[in-house]
Amino acid sequence: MLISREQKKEFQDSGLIKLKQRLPGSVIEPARQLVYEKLIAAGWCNETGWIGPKLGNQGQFKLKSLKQCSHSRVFRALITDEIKSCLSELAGRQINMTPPHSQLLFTAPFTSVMGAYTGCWDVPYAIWHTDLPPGLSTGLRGIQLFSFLDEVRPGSGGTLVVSGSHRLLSEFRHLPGKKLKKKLRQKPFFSDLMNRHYLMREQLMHEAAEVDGVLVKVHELTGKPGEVFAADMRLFHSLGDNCSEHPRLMVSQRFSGE
Ligand SMILES: O=C(O)CCC(=O)C(=O)O
Ligand SMILES: [Fe+2]
Repeated sequence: MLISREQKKEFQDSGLIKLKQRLPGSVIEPARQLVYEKLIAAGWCNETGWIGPKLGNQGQFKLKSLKQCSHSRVFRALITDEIKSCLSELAGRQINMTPPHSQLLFTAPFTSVMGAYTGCWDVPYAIWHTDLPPGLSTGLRGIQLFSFLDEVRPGSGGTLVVSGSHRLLSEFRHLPGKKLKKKLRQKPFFSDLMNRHYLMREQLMHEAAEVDGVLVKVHELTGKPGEVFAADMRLFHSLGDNCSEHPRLMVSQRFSGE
């Protein structure tokens, strides 16, 4: 058994867990090196670190060669059989990788995903979405794996996730993105979260709130190279600003049983 009963329960309740197992350095390190080769070739990094623009917005940093990393042999080798088995155990049935494969999640240093870079990290108010419609009625349909090619510390671009949110709005079988946001905005926690003028969004990471009987809280995905988060794909999530001097290098892989 790779996953304990407690972990399964935690995953069902919150939709998010960090696994005890990791992707080994032998697969992580070649992938990290490949990304740095591309960054150096683009003139954004040298051997000592980032030399690219210092006040960015996410739109500026679309580099085709970075996108192509996912097609490389080293990226294709990232997800080990052990981790695949962990996710199937979590799901309670066999689930398999679905495209896109081993997607690189990149955020340049000193970059805001929402507009002008201020240098002050906060919980984002925008780009919140789910990759599958939420609601318990349809059950778990997909798990998204998130891992780290380099250490990602707080405030450095890690994905933001609202734990518990996969269990909300179960009364709807299908809610397109815009309608979902509209419904969620009717709940105080989510209207604060998506309100750019709300000054205490960071507090939403520290105190759980109850929404329709479900405990919800914002989590920032941070971790060491190879650490793995499993996230129910119905979870509400968004991108984070990178207020550090290091590029944010994460990978994501989706799994589904359909
Ligand atoms: O870049 C990120 O942190 C999150 C991207 C995202 O929404 C996803 O991979 O589904
Ligand atoms: Fe997403």
